[in-house]
Amino acid sequence: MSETFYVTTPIYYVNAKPHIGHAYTTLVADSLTRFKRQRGIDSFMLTGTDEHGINIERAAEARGVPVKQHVDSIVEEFKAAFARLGVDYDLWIRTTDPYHEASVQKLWGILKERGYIYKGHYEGWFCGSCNEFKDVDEKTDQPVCAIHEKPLDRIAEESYFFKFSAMQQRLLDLYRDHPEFVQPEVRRNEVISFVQGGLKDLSLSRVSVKWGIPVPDDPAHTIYVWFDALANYITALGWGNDHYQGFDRYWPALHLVGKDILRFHAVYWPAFLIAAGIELPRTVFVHGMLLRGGQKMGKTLGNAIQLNVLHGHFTNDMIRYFLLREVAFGQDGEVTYEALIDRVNSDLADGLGNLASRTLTMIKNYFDGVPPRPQAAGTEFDEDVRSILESAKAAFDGEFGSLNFSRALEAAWRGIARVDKYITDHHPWKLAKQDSNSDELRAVIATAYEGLRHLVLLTVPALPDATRQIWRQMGLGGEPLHINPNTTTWGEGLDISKIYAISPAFPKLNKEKIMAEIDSESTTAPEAQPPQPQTAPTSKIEPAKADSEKIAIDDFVKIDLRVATVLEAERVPKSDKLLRIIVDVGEPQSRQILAGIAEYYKPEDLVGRKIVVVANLAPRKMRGLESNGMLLAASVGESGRPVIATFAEDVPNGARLK
Ligand code: ME8
Repeated sequence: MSETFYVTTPIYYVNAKPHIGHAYTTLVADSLTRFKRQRGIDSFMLTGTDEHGINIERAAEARGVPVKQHVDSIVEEFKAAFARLGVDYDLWIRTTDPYHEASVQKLWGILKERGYIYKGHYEGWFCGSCNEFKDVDEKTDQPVCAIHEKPLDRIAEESYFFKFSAMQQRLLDLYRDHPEFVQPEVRRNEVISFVQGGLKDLSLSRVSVKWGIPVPDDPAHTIYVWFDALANYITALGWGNDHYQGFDRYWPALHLVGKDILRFHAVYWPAFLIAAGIELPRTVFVHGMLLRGGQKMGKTLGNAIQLNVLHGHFTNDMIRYFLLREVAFGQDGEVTYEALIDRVNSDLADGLGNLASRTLTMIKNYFDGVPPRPQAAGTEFDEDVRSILESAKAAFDGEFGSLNFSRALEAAWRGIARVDKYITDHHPWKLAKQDSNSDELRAVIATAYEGLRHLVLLTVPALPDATRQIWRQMGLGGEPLHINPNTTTWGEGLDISKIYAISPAFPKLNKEKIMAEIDSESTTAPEAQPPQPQTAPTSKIEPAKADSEKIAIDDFVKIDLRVATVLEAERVPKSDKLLRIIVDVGEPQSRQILAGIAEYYKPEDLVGRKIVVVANLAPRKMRGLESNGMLLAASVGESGRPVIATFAEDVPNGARLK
């Protein structure tokens, strides 16, 4: 059977809006999936939402809306947030999906039949935010959850129990025989000492909670929310249902989770599976917490970096790269906007971005845009650069595959630094002055171009959009996501087209300016922003509207104006006026737009340009082609000559104009 890969994120509670913590685990899972796919491995990524339990019931009550309506709206926010970040999951599971609910009842039935579930009475304390029963000193009148700092609920009711106490030795055997089951080592040790401390039987149902899955044959009881939630990892693949036939193909999983939910995944979940006789996950990999001011970012403290603020100033690739590179996966890490800007400037703008633009600019200037390949005798790639890049590739693969993303990227950036130094050492600008057709110049530029080609392939999982953009600017065909760097040979024959416009993949960010903007955003509500002053109308220009025709700011904000980069442009056959352009609007997929500017702009002059598009215009067909948005241009003179709106400074794709 060929190798497969199945990665999961936690399914997120729908009692708060998505923030950078949720984005973190999800982007890591997405990058890993891209890494595996690029290497030809049949891969599946699961994410979703955890929608049952007392806390969700309470959140809906606080909003005064029916629970289903509440969860539906938050699920949409999570989906939109992940789509905006360019996450490409294979399935979104909701614990309110009927197929999941039926399979959870089936799993319950199996445990009951095998003698692991019995009925009893539970009395104790419960935290609705952790969804966890807490051991507290019974003398305390009103104990408080140490994590959420909220009063615990007193529970005294009939309950079904899971025979957790019977699982202790089997769990300890698992951790001993499969040290890879819980990673990193520090978390494994934590789990072992917890289980060695003894396991009490676990209350597995509640009569005082209604929002959940009923116990089969005893619907007065609702199944404990963690039993319901953990089961998602198998029900999603079609275990116990026939909505998908993926269980045999993809199970066992790699579960990515934060350390806040270690015990549920590394102790409860394998215990349920052992009891049910189901194969265990391959690994529970536990990452640390993103911190702000030394404290966990999240809904409890309300101190998380907001995704909408990030999107206003940074591209998806910048955010993704920063999270993978800055924080050692497995450890806690402080994240700040300042550190993000520094990383972008040093690693992306000055590193990969600079290497790409200097290499492509030289090809444009010295070789009329046609990348040189060594052909004549005596012109060969530099052997030293080649071998250093081969070892960077091997190191990257080993580290990324072991989830050491930061070290993997360090290895790739060593390769970038090497090629950069090679260019500087061989000063092609001097060679070009002496003889623009020399073999040496050809060999130097060919080596730089070839090195860049391999480095771009290597960084695809961490920079999916920018690497695609650089790849196209290099005149290379195909999707880099589908080109395996390990089977890409150095110097192989390639079909390379000419290089046209070059636009920097990573603009250098102005730290002071961005920080001032971020500070003011956190103090200014969008409605409070004054409208921009209007420029005085001049004769040939349509006068500004009279007061009675003016629109309210609410009307203006309906128009979604976004920054975009033109990736491709061509004439629409049999049309004098229309150009078909493909633009990157900072979304996972590029868009096609038809623009009536063919009489004034050549397609090749547009590629790489930053433009403004109306992003929320209903799609419309012209000449059988769908246009998904509109390009903004000033209309000048009697003829209405279009002049495309652009920027004097670099701005990330997807940034909103307002
Ligand atoms: O626990 N740093 O959902 P949840 C890093 N529904 N990661 C963070 C983070 C931070 N500051 N904050 C959140 C639940 N996360 C359950 C899971 S799974 C069967 C059920 C991430 O919405 C991290 O992955 O509280 C953490 O484990 C998860 O969000 C918790 O999400």
